[in-house]
Amino acid sequence: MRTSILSELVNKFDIDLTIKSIAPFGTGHINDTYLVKTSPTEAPDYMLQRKNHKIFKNVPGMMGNIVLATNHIRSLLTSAGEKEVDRKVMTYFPSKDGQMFVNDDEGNYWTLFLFIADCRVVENIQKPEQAYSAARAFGHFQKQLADLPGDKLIETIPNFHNGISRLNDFKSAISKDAAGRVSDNKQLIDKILNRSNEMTAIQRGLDDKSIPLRITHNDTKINNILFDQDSNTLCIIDLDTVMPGSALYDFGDAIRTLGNKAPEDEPDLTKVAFNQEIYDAFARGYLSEAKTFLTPAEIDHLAFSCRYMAWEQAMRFLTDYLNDDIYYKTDYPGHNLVRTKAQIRYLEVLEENKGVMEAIVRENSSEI
Ligand code: GN1
Ligand code: MG
Repeated sequence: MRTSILSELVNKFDIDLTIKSIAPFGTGHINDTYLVKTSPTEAPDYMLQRKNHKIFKNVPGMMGNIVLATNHIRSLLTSAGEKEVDRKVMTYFPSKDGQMFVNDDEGNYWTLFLFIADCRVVENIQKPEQAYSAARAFGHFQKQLADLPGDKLIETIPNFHNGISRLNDFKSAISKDAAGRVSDNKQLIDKILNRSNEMTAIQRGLDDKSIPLRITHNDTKINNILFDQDSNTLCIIDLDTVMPGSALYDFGDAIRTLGNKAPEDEPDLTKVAFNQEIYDAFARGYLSEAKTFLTPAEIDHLAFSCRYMAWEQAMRFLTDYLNDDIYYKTDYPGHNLVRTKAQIRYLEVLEENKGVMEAIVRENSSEI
């Protein structure tokens, strides 16, 4: 995208700044993000982000959620006497006409938020201490949002982690067979379908209210946490899917990336392996924050939630592959198929480690 167009968009926000440069930033699969550097050098920098409104169909509603959540966290931090609040919660800016976004000529939605300087994003955690702090940060985030009334938030993507509705989407992709890819992938399809009954348990629990609905992040990949240079966690980012959901999804999704020694799109399946040390540290950190509010039913499903999220993600990647790659950004033809195979392999690895994963949860929640 041309810098002059991007600059024009930035200038529609209600903020005084002098742009030095604008450049693409980050590795998200959905939105497009740019770093806006400003002068003088010591002035804050910003992030300009195009929200994918084909996926987020209600961007104003999504920004409403984000404002509610960030204002709430900001006021908790301020009343706790926290220093450097702007490094511990995201700051979004309104446009000159008072909206939390601006539109371009093509109807895209753009948002602007503060760039948190001197921080690091970790794509691949190796140190258990980092996993421990990441887990505490996600657990703390859920705790911070616990008293925000859920009925004020919209579902930014309806049924986002709803296993029953994801399964229906998968079945309809199979029956449409838009790209003629079903017959070559029968085995993978069966590996997902065979687990349907087991894997829809969390959704059934939410439906019959034996598992509580909370306000959750819903995209707890490890690269959605900012660390400072000393590996302390600073801030949870990517708030697009903050909405009512299950705490289990956040735990399971974090282990989906953290507990895997290989990336989510690793083509060499022999490299997909369970990182027990990291899982152990993560479960310990998460439960140290969350055991005060989780119910016994949630704790009972915690280890299972990791298998659920791997199954759901495998199904989402395969659904997209069968639909001719219309949802996720891909880097090469067949990328979604590679992602699917890696996720299914990871699911199998988690199944092999079920006993130890459950024991670790029990050990760390025993005082309940
Ligand atoms: C997407 O764009 P990104 O990387 O934050 C997706 C997540 C998936 C993830 C898989 C809104 O997240 O749900 O888990 O890709 N976000 C949305 O890497 O669908
Ligand atoms: Mg995201």
